[in-house]
Amino acid sequence: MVLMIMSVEAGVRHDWTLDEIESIYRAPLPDLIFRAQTVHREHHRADEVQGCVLLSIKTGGCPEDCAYCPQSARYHTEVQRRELLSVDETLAAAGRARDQGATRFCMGAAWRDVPGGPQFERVLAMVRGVRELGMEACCTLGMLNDTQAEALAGAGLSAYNHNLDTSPEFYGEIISTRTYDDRLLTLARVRRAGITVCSGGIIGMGEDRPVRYRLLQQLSSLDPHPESVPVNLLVRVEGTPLADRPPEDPLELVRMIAAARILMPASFVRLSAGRLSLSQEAQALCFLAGANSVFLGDKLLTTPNPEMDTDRALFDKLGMRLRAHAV
Ligand code: SAM
Ligand code: DTB
Ligand code: SF4
Repeated sequence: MVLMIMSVEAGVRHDWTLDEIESIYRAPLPDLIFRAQTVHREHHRADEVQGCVLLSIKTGGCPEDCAYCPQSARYHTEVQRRELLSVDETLAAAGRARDQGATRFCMGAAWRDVPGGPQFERVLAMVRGVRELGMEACCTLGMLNDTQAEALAGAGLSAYNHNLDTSPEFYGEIISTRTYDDRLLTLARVRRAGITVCSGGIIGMGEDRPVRYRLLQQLSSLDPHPESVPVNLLVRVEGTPLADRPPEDPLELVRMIAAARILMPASFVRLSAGRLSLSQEAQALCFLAGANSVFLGDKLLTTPNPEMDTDRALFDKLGMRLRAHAV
């Protein structure tokens, strides 16, 4: 038994130094991709992609001030506020997602933290319903306390998404209404409750490479590693403080994904927001760099995502396919 655990854990480290991360991230691209592919193939099938579908179950009017987010009540964006969806509406969307080949259904709410009472009960019913459909259920609802994390675990929640987003030092430039430690505390509660952790970040917010090294260090120091690591390319939304950021070089996303793959070999690395601004070739490079999960369907939470048919054509062309089974 001990031997088995050691072999599964072989090569998995939680003590990557900034110097090591920098030399991985900055390596010549052919070397970086080769190393990422090598690690990838030791832990995953290279031709398989996990398909996840997102649904915004409560939209807009969020009291937080995340500078990238169209759902913050502080910014004037085109997002229409919508209160918590019904269980039926949510499960109908989950059923459609399953029919399209998704194995994970992710429910997002524009909350700072989870309200108690009937709204939370409704979310628990959604989680139970998604699990009954045979899919993995993921939620992203803001900060959680221990009781809420345990209740979500009891309802069968597979994963909780809560992104670190950026480095601790850069965090204050992007969000002032909560701290990095708040974020880490929720992640610890999720882990303690026995729910798998989904946590990643965003590039293209004006951070320099050392900020990304620090984010990668924070994520890879979590023990165990997050089972899912979403890497988002900023979607620049009119009305948010980051709307006028210059577009990020897609090769930086490729490097970020490759570094995440090398540092966290067993995790799903998700090529998340921002795919609409990438060419097919750039997306292919992201898969070569070790991305093995995407969001499917024409909408993320509030912003557009590639159409299902476009993605199917892309996977066909690359000789890749959607993973057939939930974990
Ligand atoms: N309110 C919850 C929270 O912040 O944890 C859950 C929903 S929030 C929209 C989930 C994640 O979406 C954020 O942590 C951020 O990483 C990502 N996100 C939001 N707006 C984005 C944007 N414009 N571009 C890229 N990623 C974005
Ligand atoms: C994650 O890292 N990215 C997703 C999911 N986790 C919740 C959200 C992306 C949101 C992009 C902006 C929007 O559609 O509102
Ligand atoms: Fe609210 Fe989440 Fe958007 Fe921040 S990212 S404003 S917490 S919905």
